[in-house]
Amino acid sequence: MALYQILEFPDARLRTVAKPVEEVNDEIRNIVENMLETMYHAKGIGLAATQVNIHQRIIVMDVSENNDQPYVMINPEYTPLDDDSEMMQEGCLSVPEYYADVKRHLRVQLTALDRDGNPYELEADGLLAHCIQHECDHLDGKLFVDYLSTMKRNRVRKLMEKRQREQARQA
Ligand code: GNR
Ligand code: NI
Repeated sequence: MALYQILEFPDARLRTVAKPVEEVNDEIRNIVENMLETMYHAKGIGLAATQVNIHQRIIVMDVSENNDQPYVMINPEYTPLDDDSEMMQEGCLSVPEYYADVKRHLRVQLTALDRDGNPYELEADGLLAHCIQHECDHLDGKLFVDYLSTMKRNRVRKLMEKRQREQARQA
């Protein structure tokens, strides 16, 4: 097992559109294991492969209290289950220590492959539904700060660039 480095906004590689996984083999399962380890280590509730510079459609997630209910979503697709939406404060491991309200579909139906390559369906609401939409956005090169005004997003960019300069100086 290994930890991956997480790309941070405004890194252009976060804008890559990920390709579908053609075969769920040991190489993919190895990526999944490393992504789970990276997600738990970073104390996130989800992680998309895009965030670790792997441009394949793979997501890991765990929204449980005790971090003991991992979800693996390969080639995920979701459809909204109705017209209701909900605001929630979101954060992102690629935009550290910044939080903002984002409006998402309240309920979604997900189809995906599990780590054995078997298809499954899942109906989600609340935090899980938000997280599914947030992670699927990553696979399309999209970030939650894209929903903010240009002015706010530019402010976040400056904040992150400052943070990255300070970290580089300390390294
Ligand atoms: O850890 C995370 N928390 C979170 C909170 C609300 C909505 C979405 C998320 S996902 C985020 C981890 C992450 O960056 N995943 O891409
Ligand atoms: Ni994120």
